[in-house]
Amino acid sequence: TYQGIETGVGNTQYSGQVTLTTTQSGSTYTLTDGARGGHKTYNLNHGSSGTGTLFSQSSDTWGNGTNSSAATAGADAHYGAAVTWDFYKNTFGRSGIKNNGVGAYSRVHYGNSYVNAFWDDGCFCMTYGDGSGNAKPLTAIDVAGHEMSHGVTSNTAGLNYSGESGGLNEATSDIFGTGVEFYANNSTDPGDYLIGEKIDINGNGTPLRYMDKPSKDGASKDSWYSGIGGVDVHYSSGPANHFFYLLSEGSGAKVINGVSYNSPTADGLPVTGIGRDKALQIWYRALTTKWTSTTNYAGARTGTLAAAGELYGTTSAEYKAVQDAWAAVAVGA
Ligand code: ASN
Ligand code: ZN
Ligand code: CA
Repeated sequence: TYQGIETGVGNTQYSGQVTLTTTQSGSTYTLTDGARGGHKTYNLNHGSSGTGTLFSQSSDTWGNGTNSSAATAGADAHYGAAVTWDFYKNTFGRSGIKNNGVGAYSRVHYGNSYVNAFWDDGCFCMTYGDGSGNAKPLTAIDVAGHEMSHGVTSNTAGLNYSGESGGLNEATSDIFGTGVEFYANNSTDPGDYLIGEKIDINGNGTPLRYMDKPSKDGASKDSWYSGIGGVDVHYSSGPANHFFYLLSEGSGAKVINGVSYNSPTADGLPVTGIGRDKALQIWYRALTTKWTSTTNYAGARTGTLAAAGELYGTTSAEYKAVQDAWAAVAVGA
């Protein structure tokens, strides 16, 4: 029987109509991405263990844009995995989560009304719940990029998931999840510095997190303080997310893809942004060559400065911007 890599169509819930890389075997198509390490997408059909069933059908058009088709969440997840793979490959030259060319797998429709998504190093797999009332699957592109980036962190610096290193771990996922979303350049879900703006987890249209001013979520911290290691890692991520926004875009008011931002600085001094692409390179180099499992905010600062020095020189505007952006979130020398 014929077997080969195909280009299918995904009618997603959050990213409109997209192309999906699938595999044809005889008269059956499956969500198996032979161009990206063989990444497969499975339907748990509300189970909570094992893999369920690989998405398989006789047509290469997947989902209908709504929950009424089980394959819609599959299409979003398969697309998110592909864009995340391409982001890491084309931005950093990283080939998969372990940089060994091997894909992971995704599972959708986990449990019932499960309002979360998670990466698991044990199965080397990604799992998505269907959200409240099984209506809002957690399959948006920034969530996919966030979760799979936990796998990258585990396989590089290994930042411990508690204390200040835990906040840096979470921020790394928000930073690269945002990188994935901008990289996708999808007109239905354009890039922004918000996390989870599509999944409506709060039920009132607000995102989970804001990188320009993390405290807008009511819990995240804008700046470092002694004791920040004692708060939940999704809130102690705030200063690092804020640093990344400031380093990329600078302080003050700005509109990007129709979203308004206004990023304050703890020291009252302005920060001049260097652009998201350079900020991503600095963060990735620090994560993969400077940091360890116990890196804290002070170590994040020295690691990003070392990375910026290697990439752009210690007398560069980029190096100074890293200094200024850390000072703006109260991480000092
Ligand atoms: N969605 C959560 C996160 O990535 C899962 C977890 O608690 N680790 O932060
Ligand atoms: Zn996370
Ligand atoms: Ca976003």
